[in-house]
Amino acid sequence: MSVQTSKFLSYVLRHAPESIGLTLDVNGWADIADLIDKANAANQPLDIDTLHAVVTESDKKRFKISEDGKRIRAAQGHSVPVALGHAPIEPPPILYHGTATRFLDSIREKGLLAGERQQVHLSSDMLTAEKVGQRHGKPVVLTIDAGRMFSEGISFFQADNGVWLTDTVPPAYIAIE
Ligand code: HQG
Repeated sequence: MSVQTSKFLSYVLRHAPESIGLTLDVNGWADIADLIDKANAANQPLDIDTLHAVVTESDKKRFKISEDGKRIRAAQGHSVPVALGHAPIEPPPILYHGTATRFLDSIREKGLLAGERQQVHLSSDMLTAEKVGQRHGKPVVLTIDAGRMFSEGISFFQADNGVWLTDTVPPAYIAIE
């Protein structure tokens, strides 16, 4: 599996479809034939077998192919506005968020904010959260009282790859170690 191709797909399907002249529909889907044409025109070699290999072998199941096999989208992580179309559902009582220690003061003050992305990303297991946090520096895992958030009316969504999404997590629901 090509990590470089996976990163390219994440970039165009989450952040910058226009960088290769691609258009996503409102639900974040790109036409696969169009994506392959435009990638090659932009000097990013891509063929259907490589694309399927990247989707199948992605450790985090980052991409989803539509049932008719003609379209692809990123499961989560978008900075471009997309309506993923998931109905809100009840989360597990506890969710985790991995971050870097240098962000803690700001998180204590403001809570978890989506930042560049469309929503805050949360994990159902601590190990995954720790790996997410490591991407940013010295990791720390925050415990999120998702059950109380839900009971107090805050909506949660689950992406195609199992990652939990919510708009923001106010400080009152965050426990730091
Ligand atoms: C932090 C990956 C200061 C937040 C992962 C995080 C995930 C604050 C960083 C997905 C803050 C944003 C998303 C505040 C939040 N003050 N810092 N108030 N609120 N932050 O990359 O959650 O591998 O946008 O803690 O697995 O790290 O790409 O979000 O550290 O599912 O497929 O601001 O991306 O998936 O960083 O990662 P990110 P994330 P992939």
